Amino acid sequence: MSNYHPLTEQEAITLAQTHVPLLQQATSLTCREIGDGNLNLVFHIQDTDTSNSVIVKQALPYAKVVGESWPLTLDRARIESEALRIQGELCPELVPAVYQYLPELAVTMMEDLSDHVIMRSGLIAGNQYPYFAAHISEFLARTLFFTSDLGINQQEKKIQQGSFINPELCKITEDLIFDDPYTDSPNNQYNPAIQDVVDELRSDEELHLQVAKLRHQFLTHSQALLHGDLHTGSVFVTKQSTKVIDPEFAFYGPMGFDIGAVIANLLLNYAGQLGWMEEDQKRQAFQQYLLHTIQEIWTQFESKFRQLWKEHGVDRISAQPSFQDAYLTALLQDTLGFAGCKMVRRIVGLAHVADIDTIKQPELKEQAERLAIRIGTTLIKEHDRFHHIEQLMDKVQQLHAE
Ligand code: SR1
Ligand code: MG
Repeated sequence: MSNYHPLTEQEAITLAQTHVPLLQQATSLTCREIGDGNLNLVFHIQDTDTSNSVIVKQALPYAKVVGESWPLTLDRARIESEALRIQGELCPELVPAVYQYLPELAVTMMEDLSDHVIMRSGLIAGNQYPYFAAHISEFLARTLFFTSDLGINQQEKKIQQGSFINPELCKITEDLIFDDPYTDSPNNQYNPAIQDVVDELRSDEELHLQVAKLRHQFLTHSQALLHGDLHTGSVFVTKQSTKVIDPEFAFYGPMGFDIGAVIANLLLNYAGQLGWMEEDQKRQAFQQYLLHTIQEIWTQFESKFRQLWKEHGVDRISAQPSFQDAYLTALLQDTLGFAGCKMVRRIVGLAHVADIDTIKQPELKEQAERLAIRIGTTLIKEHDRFHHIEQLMDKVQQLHAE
């Protein structure tokens, strides 16, 4: 019989003390439940004598954001811990260290990153992260390349794929990102002031065609092991450091879905700054910083990915230069299409983002929502027309000026 039950704070302390050598001698441990995400319990445990600390994360058997009426597999804790292990081997500096995974309780114990902040909060506060583009492009290039058929033995990849069949979490994405926003779903939540935009999302057939194509890509294109939910709430940062957390949505899918998630969330912050930075000049400079970061992420990703392909490509035929060019152009287009879908869902779907949702002045919030939808729908409809990242910068500025 399963021993699974949601942990109390005291139980989380006992588990940490039992399994994490750093805390074994501790005599005075404190615990706080700090989970602010949509799905899990997160306990922060600290030794008050030494300040040593650890995170104990436990998956709940339902989606916390909705309640017990939405059951959810505990297997996602296994998927998360295995994905963290693989990402940790490929990019040790860019993910938290995992100390222990306890399958029966769906618990993962890992490095405490309390000296970092969640990137979404940092950006809302107007902070800049000069190494983020370098770090996240490294994370994306290495995790995507070395888990794809380009960088791993193709039989090995098929076996690894078997460990990352993640049907329930993929279903959340399929519904929340690629379906609900375009229909009258009971999951949707949105500002009534943008009802005209919502109606347009539901009736625009050209948009639906492109969303259907991207959804089909998501369902069928098992290109690489994805993080699967790489928004700015899944990234911890300081000025010098970047740590990617929370890969419970990991599965083998299209690479552009991860890269697009990062870009979408920077663009959501771009739109949200309409409600955060009052001074025009300051806001415009910050928005330029965000666009420059996006440009750097793609440019550095592309160059790192090409270099990995040159040095570690596993087969002869894919070394063909024109195949590589075509691959990267298609990847840029997928990336921008998925970015568009990820922007739209955060305005009209079930789960929103604080960058826009917590804007206090209603008229500024509405402006930000409208801009995000304008950028998102344009990226979805026109994703096949982009050949260079610079075209995205121009497009966003043009849409902002409208
Ligand atoms: C029911 S879960 C809602 C959202 O939270 C996660 O972070 C994913 O983005 C998911 O779509
Ligand atoms: Mg998450």
